[in-house]
Amino acid sequence: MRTQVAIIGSGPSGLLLGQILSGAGIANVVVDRTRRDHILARVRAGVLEQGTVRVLDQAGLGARLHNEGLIHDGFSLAFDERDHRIDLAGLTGGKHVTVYGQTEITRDLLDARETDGMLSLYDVEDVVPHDFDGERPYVTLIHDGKPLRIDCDFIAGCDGFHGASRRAVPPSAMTCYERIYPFGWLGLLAEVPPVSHELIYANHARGFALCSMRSLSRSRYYVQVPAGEKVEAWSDQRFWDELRARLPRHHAEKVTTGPSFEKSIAPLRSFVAEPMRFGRLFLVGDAAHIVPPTGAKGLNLAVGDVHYLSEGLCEHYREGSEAGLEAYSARALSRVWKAVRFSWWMTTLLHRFPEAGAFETKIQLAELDYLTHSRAAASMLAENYVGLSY
Ligand code: RFL
Ligand code: PHB
Repeated sequence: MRTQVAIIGSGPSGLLLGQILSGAGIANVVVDRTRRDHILARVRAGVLEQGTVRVLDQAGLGARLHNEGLIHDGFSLAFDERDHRIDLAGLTGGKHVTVYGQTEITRDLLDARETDGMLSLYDVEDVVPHDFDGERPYVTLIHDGKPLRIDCDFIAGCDGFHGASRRAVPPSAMTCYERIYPFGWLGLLAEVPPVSHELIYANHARGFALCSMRSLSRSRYYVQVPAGEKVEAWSDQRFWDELRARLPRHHAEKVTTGPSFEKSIAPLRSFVAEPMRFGRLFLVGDAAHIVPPTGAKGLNLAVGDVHYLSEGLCEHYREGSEAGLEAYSARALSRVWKAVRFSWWMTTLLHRFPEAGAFETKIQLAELDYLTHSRAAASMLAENYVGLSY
């Protein structure tokens, strides 16, 4: 089989890249080791920057997003039994974020791809990118029990942190930076109204908690748990009790509980692989970088990468120019490192670290107090949360 761009991974990075390329008349094939229904069952991100919404709009994916997405122009920082609103709009000259689940974006992308009749292969095995150092790269895989070779001009590695693309790069050609945090997030999804109409990020002696949502009738909550914790140890009742214990009383009293229909634990890490281009192989999204979810940046970074790479590929096919492809890695990484810093900072500010003593806790509270009293400090938080411009 032959195509112009072989896309490994059918998460938001791979599907969005495929959608933009198809719109520009560039042939592409998406391959994924997971089944389509499993891809749609994953519950992940919820907060979209305005730049992300713009890119999705330009790709023709705005209809349901604008209908069902919730505009948020502020959120709460809760600590020390109090609650402080970060006025995103007031601090950033009117900017906001949109709450719309990654699951819904993925559904919109899969529907659009199917409507356009673009080829996707699911449930494939042994995906390997080859010869990306030369002029004729290709991807091999097993599909329906049979070996398949996809010849292409470029390979986009959109296969997440555990994918095959980054692993195909010789370690000597890449530098990796990593921080693993000694805790994870236990997330729960339930068909109950959210405790507040805005998100609440809570720093508490028992650990961090986050109140988020997917709609006005569906809540998404998280609590910090030690690394290695098992989800089986958490009944719904234990989760609700722990969540309430970590919120200021006036919120805790208003939490509506109900049976969960999804509960999972995500470990927290910061990771960056540099560069993000190796000849004709490009790493995109979580394949190249991971941020802890505290800053709500992972999906937004993936969309930023896709924006830069699709610009480079369109320039290549339209004008024969290599400038955009050559600039891809540096442009993406400059944005990535700022989000890595912000996500690390939010994580450090809001979580309880097992090794932290009374001194570190006092410093956290002083910084939170500073954020509530200094417009300059709050503006730094707001500017990063709504997203730095492309
Ligand atoms: P994905 O979504 O991991 O998709 C990768 C795809 O590649 C496939 N794959 C392979 N295919 C073929 N061969 C192989 N060897 C393969 N290995 C893997 C996988 O099956 C999969 O389909 O990466 P992508 O597309 O780069 O998207 C990244 C985002 O998913 C991720 O950054 C966000 O979910 C992070 N994130 C958040 N980001 C935000 O911007 N805002 C948020 O509010 C936010 N909250 C979160 C999050 C991530 C979380 N978890 C579970 C880690 C909250 C959580 C709890
Ligand atoms: C979510 O709704 O899943 C969510 C919201 C904000 C975050 C992380 C996750 O910072």
